[in-house]
Amino acid sequence: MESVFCTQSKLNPHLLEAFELFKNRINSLTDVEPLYIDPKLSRIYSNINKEELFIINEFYQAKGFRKIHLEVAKLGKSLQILHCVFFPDPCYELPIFGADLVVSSNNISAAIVDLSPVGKHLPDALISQMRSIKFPKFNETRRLPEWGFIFSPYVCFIRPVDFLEEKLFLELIDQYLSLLFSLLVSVSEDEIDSLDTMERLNYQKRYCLNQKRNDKTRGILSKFFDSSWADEYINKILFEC
Ligand code: BLA
Repeated sequence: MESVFCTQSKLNPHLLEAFELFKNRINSLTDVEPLYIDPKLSRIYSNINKEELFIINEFYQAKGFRKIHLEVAKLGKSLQILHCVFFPDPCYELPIFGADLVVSSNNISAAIVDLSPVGKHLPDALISQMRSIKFPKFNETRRLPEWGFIFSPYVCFIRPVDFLEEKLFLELIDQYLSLLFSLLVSVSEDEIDSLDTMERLNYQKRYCLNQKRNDKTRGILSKFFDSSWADEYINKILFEC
């Protein structure tokens, strides 16, 4: 993937750093392996109206995670996106990790990270650890959209105002992953047909259904492709469950 980046025009340095952070974290997992994805959808390149456009998708599976999706996109001259979701194996009581960085005209306009519940609340053990995180005091907190009830009370959604806040946000992403991974080693595995497992899977479906209501994602993809392609991409790649 790195060679792909070299041949493309510059990506935002914090977006690249976050990408490396995710790759390193994914590679540290037990039994990690890539999941097959149709090459037509894993590497998407185009040059519409001289606007450079690419989307790179990678999928992995590992102990505790049924699907990990890492995506980097450059849509035209001014928009870059880093998207990463760790969908847990529902046999484990683990939250969904999600992060999205949207770079517009080389500034991060939206930075969001969360460990989202797959039940009524996050597990108690996680809540006590979340409380011990030192949350930086970011200057511009952003309002969640209406479908944002899927996120936990610890969701961080901001517009970083400077380089330092961008850096602090990356550190927060890393802390959330660190908590997730330490939870993984302490939780036991339930049976695939247990009620708890099924309930957690239903919450993952609810998470995906509501993420699909993000009109900003659909709007941007429809602008560069067409709306039926955008819908298919959102349903099959971003939030298939
Ligand atoms: C917002 N998502 C956005 C925005 C764009 C995208 C352009 C608006 C940015 C802004 O308002 O400054 C676009 N995001 C994309 C695209 C992809 C993408 C095209 O991932 C992929 C190809 N979104 C997620 C995940 C979360 C998420 C995992 O994919 C959360 C964990 C959240 N994105 C999210 C939220 C908003 C957003 C909450 C704000 C939506 C709003 O304000 O209405």
